[in-house]
Amino acid sequence: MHHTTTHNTTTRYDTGTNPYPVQLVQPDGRRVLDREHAALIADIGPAELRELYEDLVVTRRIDVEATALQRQGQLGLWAPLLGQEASQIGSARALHDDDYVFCSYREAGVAYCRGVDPALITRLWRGVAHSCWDPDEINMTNPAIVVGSQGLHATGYAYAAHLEGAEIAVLTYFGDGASSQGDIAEALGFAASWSAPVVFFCQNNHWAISEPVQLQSQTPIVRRAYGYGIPGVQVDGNDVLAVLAVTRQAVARARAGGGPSFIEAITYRMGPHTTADDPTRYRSAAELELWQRRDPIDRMRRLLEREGLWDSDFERQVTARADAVGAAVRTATIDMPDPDPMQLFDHVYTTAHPLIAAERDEYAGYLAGFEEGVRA
Ligand SMILES: Cc1ncc(C[n+]2csc(CCOP(=O)(O)OP(=O)(O)O)c2C)c(N)n1
Ligand SMILES: [Mg+2]
Repeated sequence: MHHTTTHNTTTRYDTGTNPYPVQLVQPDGRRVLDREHAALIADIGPAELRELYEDLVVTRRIDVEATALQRQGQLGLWAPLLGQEASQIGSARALHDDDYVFCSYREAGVAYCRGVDPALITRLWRGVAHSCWDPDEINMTNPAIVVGSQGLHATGYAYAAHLEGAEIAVLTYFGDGASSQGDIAEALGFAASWSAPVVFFCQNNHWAISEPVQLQSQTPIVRRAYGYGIPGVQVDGNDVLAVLAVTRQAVARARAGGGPSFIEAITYRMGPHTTADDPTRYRSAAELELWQRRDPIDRMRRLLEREGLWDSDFERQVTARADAVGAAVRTATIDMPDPDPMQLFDHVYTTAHPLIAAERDEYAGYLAGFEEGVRA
């Protein structure tokens, strides 16, 4: 089989020339002088800064609302993104409509930016459907629970797009823990060899459930990319402007045929791994406090204040938007109809299967007996 591929003749890899993560805004809201990266967001003026702030706040509201719904028994499970808003918004807002996202289970903020109907965000987590949304409507896959699997799916999709000459980028989200998975290693190797236009976006939130990143990797995670010949960059993942800048660069490279890139966004999971986890069993209150001082929303608010873009009208407008989206998530979740239990058997195989048919009959009989029991 003949393959067409674009191989760059320029340097294919970066051995980490930048010793510090890219940062454009400090935690106190002051800008950082970094001309190279600031140039990548030169078009982000007052209106755009305010929009990014609103995205951060609305995303947090969606997340906090979903966590509350789980605590109230309305969802089976939720994987909070609290603290990771800037990583998600900055990267998602760097994408074009025709780019495609392959996510893990924590990317509700990305789904919001892709334009998902808020009424769909919790569908899978309530256990009433196998998926939340139609992937092709927002060019984003559904939550992937098998850690790292989405890296391979992204690479395959990107490779096919490359062969077809589609000038798009495919961005895959995964965690620090997933970076140790074979699936991610295979995806990196394949993407590098075949110039697949993938952006590997690692949200290093410092924990893989109870395993700290120091145990996960003996080197900064971004260095794994260099071994494959993939250019990589570390970015302050709580700085929405820095994340936007580096992701735009990687997306542009992918769309122009320059192959894969790797971004390590250094951030922090401020909540539990999922609502089934208790992080106080494995990490200190002091660590959490340190990261609360680096809250991505506070940082953006301080920037707006410093630059004269903060006023009570704007604050009210953002709160109203967050209230509306939060209410939409809540009402939709509570109103979701329970599915017909027999539907469980409909989509196991595309064609009829005798074992499934037998199981369906048995289950129908059980339900019928159960109904009789209820009536008696
Ligand atoms: C293949 C596989 N192994 C193990 C698990 C159990 N598991 C779920 S999430 C998780 C940790 C993932 O950590 P990380 O990649 O850092 O992502 P984060 O949850 O921090 O966003 C593990 C081990 C799984 N779902 N899939
Ligand atoms: Mg993690």
